[in-house]
Amino acid sequence: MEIKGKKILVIGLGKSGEGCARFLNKRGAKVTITDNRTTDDLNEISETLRSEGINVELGEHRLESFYGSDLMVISPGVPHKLQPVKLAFESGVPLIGEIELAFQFIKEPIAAITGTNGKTTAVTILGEMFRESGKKVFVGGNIGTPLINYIDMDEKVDVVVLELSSFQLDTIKNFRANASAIINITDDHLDRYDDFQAYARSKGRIYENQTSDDVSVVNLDDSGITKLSKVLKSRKYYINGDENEFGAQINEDSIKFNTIETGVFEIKCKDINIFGKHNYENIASAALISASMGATVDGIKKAVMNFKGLPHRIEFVKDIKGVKYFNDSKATNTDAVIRALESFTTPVILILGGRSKNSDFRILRDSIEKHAKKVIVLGEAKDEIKRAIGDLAETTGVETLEKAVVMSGRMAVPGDIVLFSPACASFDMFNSYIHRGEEFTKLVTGSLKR
Ligand code: UMA
Repeated sequence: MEIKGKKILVIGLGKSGEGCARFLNKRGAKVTITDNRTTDDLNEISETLRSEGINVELGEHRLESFYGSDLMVISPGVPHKLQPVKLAFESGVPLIGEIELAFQFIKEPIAAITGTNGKTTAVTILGEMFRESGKKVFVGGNIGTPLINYIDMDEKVDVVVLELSSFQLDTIKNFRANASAIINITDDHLDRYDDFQAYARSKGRIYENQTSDDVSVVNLDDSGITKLSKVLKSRKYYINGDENEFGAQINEDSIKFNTIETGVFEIKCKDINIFGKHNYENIASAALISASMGATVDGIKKAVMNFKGLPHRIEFVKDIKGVKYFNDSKATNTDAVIRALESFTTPVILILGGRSKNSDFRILRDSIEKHAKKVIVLGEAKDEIKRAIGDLAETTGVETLEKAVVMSGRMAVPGDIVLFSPACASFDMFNSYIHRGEEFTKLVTGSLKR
């Protein structure tokens, strides 16, 4: 890819944009980075980038910068249907995302995972499976460190492990992983996609450029993935396919594997420290990918046994007088809440709400009826949620997370579970799901005054 002397516009000054701008600048491109936030927010970083010779445009997107460039590199958080991007693209300016740009410069084998829920968990375990097998890994992408940052790192690895979002997959061209998996596809981000089909197609792009040399893991329990996998040219490892097929079978007490590279092996459920069917699917996907790329059975098993789960994902916080509190702030869509509710066999007091992502909260009805004894709603979406599910369980609206925690404590009796699993984005009241989860944990553990 020719970069030197090219006028390249980087759109969005977050982590990906910053990484791309630096990477391109270092290789002799004339780089402009544009962000619609103001100087106040981005003062420090914009000054640093300017001092390195990068042109920084803040506060608005100037159309002439888009038309005048040889290439646009867009950050995942910027919708690629944004008017100036669309207009410049239609006039012939090529558009790629950070993942595609980075891919052009990566020689190491790539393992990639996407999905609606659980992909960070799956990718974390995948990285550990390689490490426990003695391989050096870079774990990046949507999980936090942009892939572009890897290229100029001094230490090279044996395998690049990537978590990819639909936003990142929207702007790939030739990106190809040696092994990939979609762990599940359910409603999400419908504030950015026309409909569920468009969102699912975007996830499906992870398989798009794979060849017969590559492996695609296909979860046959998910009809959306099964549909997408029909046209694949790659070798397929199935989750819950026929017993004589290569892949993984998830049973009551174990996951049984059979791969060309490892032969048959088994992981016992008693050795797994994260619960719920979705987590078994995460483990199965990670094990099949890593097995196909040289991880050992011992390494795979060790990684699973040592993995204790990630923060903000059905995370146990505290037992207060027999009531167990769980922080599931990462549950920003309805499917994640259903998965969380289904992980419990005891009655649940469910705290829901935040900013809706155009979700249909009626999807929660069956699970709430089965698992929730009481519901507390908060945030911008509280009335909408109450209308959707309020007839199924006693549903109380509150103004703050603090009030929700206090109220859950009053409602609960020993043996109950209090589950904070919002089904919404956090941005109406918090900076991020992490901020929201940390506040919940502080409230429960008493480090915030009630
Ligand atoms: N912006 C504009 N114009 C617009 C919209 C946004 O200029 O019209 C600017 C914003 O002002 C902001 C920048 O674009 O300054 C944000 O870009 P970004 O959101 O892409 O931020 P990054 O820091 O580059 O983070 C991205 C991913 N963010 C999103 O996809 C929203 C991070 O995933 C990822 O970790 C990071 O790249 C490194 O790869 C986060 C995420 O929320 C965790 N992902 C979503 C999810 O998991 O559901 C998809």
